[in-house]
Amino acid sequence: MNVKIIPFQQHGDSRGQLIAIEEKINVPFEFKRVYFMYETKKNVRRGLHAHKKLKQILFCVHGSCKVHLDDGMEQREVLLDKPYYGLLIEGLVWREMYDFSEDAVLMVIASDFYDESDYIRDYNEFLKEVSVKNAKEK
Ligand code: T46
Repeated sequence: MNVKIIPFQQHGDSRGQLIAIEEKINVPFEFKRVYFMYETKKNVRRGLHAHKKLKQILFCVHGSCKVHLDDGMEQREVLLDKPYYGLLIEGLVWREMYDFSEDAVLMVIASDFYDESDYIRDYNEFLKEVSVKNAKEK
């Protein structure tokens, strides 16, 4: 699956911690957008889509949440509960974020601007895209 947990370097000292996020240095792509979500209600599932081209890194910079990942062949659950862990998602991967703690702030670094035409919001359409991609790669 085209996903990876990246441990970002913590620049800690007696005052506390600091994380730096740098294009093409510790983020393996050029980025154009940062967004974050907070005050997510209990039992809410967000996401429920895949992206055609977008690359992203998800950080739960406060609190915790889980991410369900599915590339059409394999499924995985990831717990984000440390601000220094970035979840890199590239390629055709269905994602759902859930189990947000009350204080969760999920921040995302994205390779491109917001573009609704890059979203696949229907799971069956996603599976079709996966099989087209697999057929092309054979
Ligand atoms: C993703 C997961 C991890 C904008 O206007 N600009 C933006 O950059 C974004 C991300 C959203 N929006 C608007 C579109 C919707 O009206 O904000 C509203 C909520 O967006 P959405 O329902 O797509 O949010 P999530 O949490 O389901 O998904 C988001 C990202 O959209 C998506 O790319 O991978 O977080």
